[in-house]
Amino acid sequence: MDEPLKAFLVTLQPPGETESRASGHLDELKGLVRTLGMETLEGIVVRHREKHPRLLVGSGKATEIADRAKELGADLVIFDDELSPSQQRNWESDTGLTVIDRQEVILEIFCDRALTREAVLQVALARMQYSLPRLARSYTDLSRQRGGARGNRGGGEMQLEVDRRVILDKIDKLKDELVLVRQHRDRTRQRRDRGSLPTASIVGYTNAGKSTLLNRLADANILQEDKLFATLDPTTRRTPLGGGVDILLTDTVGFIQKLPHHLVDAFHSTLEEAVQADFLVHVVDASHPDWEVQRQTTLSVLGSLGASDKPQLLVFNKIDALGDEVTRRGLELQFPEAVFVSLRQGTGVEELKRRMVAAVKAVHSPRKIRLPLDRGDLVGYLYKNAQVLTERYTEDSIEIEALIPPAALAAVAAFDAEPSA
Ligand SMILES: Nc1nc2c(ncn2[C@@H]2O[C@H](COP(=O)(O)OP(=O)(O)OP(=O)(O)O)[C@@H](O)[C@H]2O)c(=O)[nH]1
Ligand SMILES: [Mg+2]
Repeated sequence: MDEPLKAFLVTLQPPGETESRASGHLDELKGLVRTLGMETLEGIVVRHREKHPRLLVGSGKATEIADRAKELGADLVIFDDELSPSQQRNWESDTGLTVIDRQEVILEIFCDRALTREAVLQVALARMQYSLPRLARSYTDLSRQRGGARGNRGGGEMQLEVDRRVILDKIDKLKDELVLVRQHRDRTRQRRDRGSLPTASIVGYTNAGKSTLLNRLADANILQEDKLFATLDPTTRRTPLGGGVDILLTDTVGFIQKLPHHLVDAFHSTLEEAVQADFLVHVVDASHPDWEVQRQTTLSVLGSLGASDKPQLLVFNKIDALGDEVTRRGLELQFPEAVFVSLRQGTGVEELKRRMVAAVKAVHSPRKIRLPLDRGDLVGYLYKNAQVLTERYTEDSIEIEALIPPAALAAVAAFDAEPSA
């Protein structure tokens, strides 16, 4: 096996940011680097007081970083902060080192993880847009260093085609192809949507335990691992919540701070679709020191997707890994609405299901409908457009209890046995 690439990491600590926050960023970057199969030799936090347009840090500091990285035998230097194309060029021409930023690391992870045609196209698009202003870089880029062609277009081969026009043409072609892939997906989805099941999407910071949740509730058998961005492509499973209530539950890509905006743009439709559900289940890793920053990051990404108003069920996971009871009680006081679980051990899962049923019922109102015996058409309508829980024949009527989505209420409202109950 090839030797893993060795990286030297740098995080800036701007004025007003605490040291622990900055070292949190550094730890997260380490996790991203590990996810890519690279090794971190050393990571440093650099206090950052003023702007240095040329190299992001002052030239003295830059020399210090470069010397240390070379001394340790690093293959590359990775900044947690975004480097502009010219800063990156300056770094590389001044030091002869390969210098990249967190954005490129995340792009590379997405590239490794993309499985469906749509995800592959989206990542390729994001990478091309990222690389376009960086074409003049002299070095061979990260994806080549990591072993080159891995099926996805973009990255390495782009360096050879230095002609911007070629890249721009490719970007156009990718966009066209994406439109076709999405049209196809929309058609498949419409077919599936004819079902009447309530829907929920699991959202949250990467590594919070989203896939573990779907696996636990739906035996979904999705890859869950202690790596960032284990999941890229949405997976939906029919999930029984008990009491005859089933929902379609979707697990999707995790969020992270400083998500490259090209990726957000490229994945916009996937993400938007992922949050198009009756309600969201927001999973937070309660055992993570920065859980609050992670929670806020998720909320702000949801905001940018126009999903702030969606009902949300807040779930604090990994309570088995909380240091002490006090922390948990503090959280309970602060978030009385939240559910506390250990998805690994199964603690709190029954309560979580009950709360999910309640969330379903807040949207799909449970109704008792009393139909005359000759309205078999409406019975059929309910089976098609609602989730029928019970059906009972009396001498002169058919009584149906069902969870009825708002759009289907009007058709049967006249037969509501408990109006405005
Ligand atoms: N201690 C503890 N670990 C957990 C718990 N639930 C999940 N994990 C672990 O957390 C890690 C991440 O879980 P995933 O389900 O893959 O997380 P995710 O949110 O899907 O992550 P991405 O797909 O990467 O965004 C895995 O190693 C899980 O085993 C829990 O209740 N307690
Ligand atoms: Mg996952």
